[in-house]
Amino acid sequence: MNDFNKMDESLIRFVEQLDEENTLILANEALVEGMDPIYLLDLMNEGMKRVGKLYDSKDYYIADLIMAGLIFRQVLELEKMTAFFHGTYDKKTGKTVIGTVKGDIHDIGKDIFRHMLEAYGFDVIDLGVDVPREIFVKNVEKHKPDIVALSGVLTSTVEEMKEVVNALIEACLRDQVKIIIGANHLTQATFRYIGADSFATDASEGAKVCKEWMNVGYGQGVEG
Ligand code: B12
Repeated sequence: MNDFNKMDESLIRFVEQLDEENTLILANEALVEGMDPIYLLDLMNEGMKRVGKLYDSKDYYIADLIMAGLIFRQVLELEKMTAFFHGTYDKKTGKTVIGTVKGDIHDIGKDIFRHMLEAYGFDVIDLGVDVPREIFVKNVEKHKPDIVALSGVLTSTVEEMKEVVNALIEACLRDQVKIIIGANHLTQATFRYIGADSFATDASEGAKVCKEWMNVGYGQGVEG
């Protein structure tokens, strides 16, 4: 996504500059004027990528990453955004256990994915961040989900995601769940290496895959 109009570019710049006030004003205006919330999230994501680049080039520090995260969280809490996440599905679609794998505390993408699943009517058991593989296994045993979703924003989490899949194989649970992994850095090659059933670099694409899995009758279904 590179072809932004003036307003889009302004929003991205406000995020990049960590301008909390103007980001919130413009994001709210855009939503009120009818911007697709998913598109707004894409713009926010682009701003966050630029913040990441400034951190890489040592123009920004860890405190700036924290600030960027706080700004993004506030955008997620805007009225129109929360309304968008409140789905209208009254029938349960399926059950998902989700978490950010051990070694990683990034959770904004995971939370967006969770909200999207909830909007599709999924029951979501969110294990939080820095989740050890044994906790994934325990919760799959306990909740019998249809899907396990792993987030790992740091490139170093590839190994840990693979270990979670291995732990599910060892516990004889692998065949009972679909596994989706998500992060910007994932590729076909890392996806195959990890041994998941699908991957997505975008939360909304990932949520669509999960919904499709349930539509075609994968998983164990959820009562009620
Ligand atoms: C904000 C931020 C932080 C915040 C996070 C706040 C929070 N609550 O999450 C804080 C300050 C905690 C942080 C810490 C660190 N960070 Co940081 N952080 C960022 C930043 C700027 C934005 C991340 C973000 O929230 N983006 C917006 C969300 C929406 O994007 P996302 O999480 O990636 O999610 C998208 C996809 O990945 C996907 N997705 C994510 N999860 C899932 C799950 C599923 C199932 C699916 C389907 C999809 C999916 O969907 C989303 C898009 O729709 C990025 C820069 C960047 N390029 O992303 C760096 C970045 C990720 N951080 C980085 C680093 C290095 C760190 C630290 C190691 C810094 C340090 N020296 O301590 C620590 C790591 C601590 C740890 N152990 O985890 C590097 C990682 C580099 C690498 N090669 O791995 C980045 C890329 C910055 C950079 N360019 O250097 N960070």
